Amino acid sequence: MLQNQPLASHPHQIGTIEFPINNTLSLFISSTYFFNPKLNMTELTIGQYQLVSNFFSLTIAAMGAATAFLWINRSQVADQYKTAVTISGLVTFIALYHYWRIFASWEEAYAIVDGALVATGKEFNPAYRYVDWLLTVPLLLVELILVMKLSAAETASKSLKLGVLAAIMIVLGYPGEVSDVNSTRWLWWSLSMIPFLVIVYELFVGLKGAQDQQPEGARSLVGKARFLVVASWAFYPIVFLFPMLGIEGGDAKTFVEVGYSIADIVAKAVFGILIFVIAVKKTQADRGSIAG
Ligand code: RET
Repeated sequence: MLQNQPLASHPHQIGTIEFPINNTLSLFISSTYFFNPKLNMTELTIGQYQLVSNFFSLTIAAMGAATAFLWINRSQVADQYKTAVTISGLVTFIALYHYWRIFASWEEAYAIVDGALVATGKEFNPAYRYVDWLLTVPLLLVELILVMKLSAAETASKSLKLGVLAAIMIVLGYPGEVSDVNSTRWLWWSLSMIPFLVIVYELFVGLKGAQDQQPEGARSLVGKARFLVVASWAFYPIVFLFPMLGIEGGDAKTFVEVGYSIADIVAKAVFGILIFVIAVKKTQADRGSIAG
């Protein structure tokens, strides 16, 4: 926050020689600011700033609601699908926490002073998003593999392979995300696309066979889940490209933050609910076949 706290609210500063130094410093800063009016300016408009704030807020609500729904309704599925539903809720819960941090970081990075938006100097932290993905993307893959109910050996080997590839994809994307230089962004984007394409291939082709073995009621839903994964995942590398395609400054920042928020709601909350519905259908199919 950009509030000027009275010195007395910082007890550790009382009685030190900081007061005259602070005075000199603030004189220096204000004169620099005066002669360099660009110092605290931001390319974001107030409207863009608030739009992004609203999207972060919406994402927090969506993740919180999905977590509650998934965990409360977990008892509706058979034992063998409970882990998948638990993990779905974990993914949205981890995202709930990270969006809370992302929102706080966004609010600390900017302030509205005399009706104008200024950067506070405390930069928006893009790492929360990547740490979130590092945890949630491998979990999402495990979730999808678990609900397929492959053999134990296949479940373990596919989870490990796709989980490791997902982690590599995210780590390779980060240096590009934090760079303003287009050639650097293209380089890391291209490297990150390699594990991305392998994952998409594996999900689409590798799990197609598994889909055919699903019971009637769940087969088309599992197909939908595969599609939803690929479509929502494809959104991320496209959002990353916005700042490289002639969209600049505040527009680019807004597109990226809003774009990733929408993608996260679809890939985590909507996908999690779909996994839950699949688990319910498979539970019904299993019970039906036992009864029959
Ligand atoms: C990056 C960097 C640019 C290239 C690629 C990327 C892919 C990101 C993906 C993220 C998926 C996140 C999900 C989160 C939900 O929990 C890192 C943007 C390919 C695919 C599904």
